[in-house]
Amino acid sequence: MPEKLELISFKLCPFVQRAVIILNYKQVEFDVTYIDLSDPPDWFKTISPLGKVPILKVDGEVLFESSVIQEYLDEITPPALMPSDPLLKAKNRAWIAFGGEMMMYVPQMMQAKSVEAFEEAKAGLIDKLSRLEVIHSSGTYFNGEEFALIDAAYAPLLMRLEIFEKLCGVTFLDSLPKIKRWADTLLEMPCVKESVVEELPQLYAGALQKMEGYLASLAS
Ligand SMILES: N[C@@H](CCC(=O)N[C@@H](CS)C(=O)NCC(=O)O)C(=O)O
Repeated sequence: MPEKLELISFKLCPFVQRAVIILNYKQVEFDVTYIDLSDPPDWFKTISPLGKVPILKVDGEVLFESSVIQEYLDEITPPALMPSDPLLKAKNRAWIAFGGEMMMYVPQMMQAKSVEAFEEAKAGLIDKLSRLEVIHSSGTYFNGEEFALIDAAYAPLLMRLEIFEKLCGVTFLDSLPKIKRWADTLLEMPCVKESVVEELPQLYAGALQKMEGYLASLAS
C-alpha cells in the first residue's frame, strides 16, 4: 500500500468523483487538492499530460484517466470490485468507457441555448441510456447483487441527472425503470453521497446561470 495518495480535483468534475467513490467505499485515506480548471496552476500543467483532472499522485508518481485510476485503487485495496471473469471484466471496461463518453451530454445540455438544442442533447443521452437499460442485470447493481467498479463509474452521471431534475424540473429516466432503480440505490450509498462537496447542487445552479442556456431558464 502506498504511503500517500493525493487526488487533484475540481469540485464539479464527475470523473474525479469516480475515484473518490472507490476511495470512500474502501475506506482509504487520501488527500484532495482542488484546482480551478479555468485558471490551472503551473504545477498542474506540468504534471497532467492532458491538462485534465483527475490526477492521482501515488507517493509522488502521477496517474491520469479516471478509469485507470479506479482500477489501480481497486487493485491495491482488496477485495476487488472489478469482476475477475475476463469476459465480464472486458465488458465492464467497455461500458465504463461508454459512460465516460456519455458524460459529454452534461455540458451539452447545460450549454444548449434553445429548447430544441436542449431536447436534441437530452434525446442523445436517453438513446445511450436505453442501450444501458437493455444490458443492465435488473439486479440491485449493474452486474447483479454486488456493488462493482462499474457502479462507481456511473454514479457521478446519475447524480448530475438528479441535480438537474431537482433544480430544473426536467426528467430523464421516466422510460428507463432499471436505470431509475439503479440510480436511486447508488445515490443513497454513503460512499456516493460523501464523494462530492456538499454545495454541489448550488455550484451547478451557479454554473447554469453563467451559461445562460435553456436549462438555466427552468431553474428555480
Ligand atoms: N477521460 C478523462 C476525462 C477527464 C475530464 O474530462 N476532466 C475534465 C473535468 S470534469 C477536465 O479536466 N477538463 C479540463 C480540460 O479539458 O481542459 C478521464 O476519464 O479522466
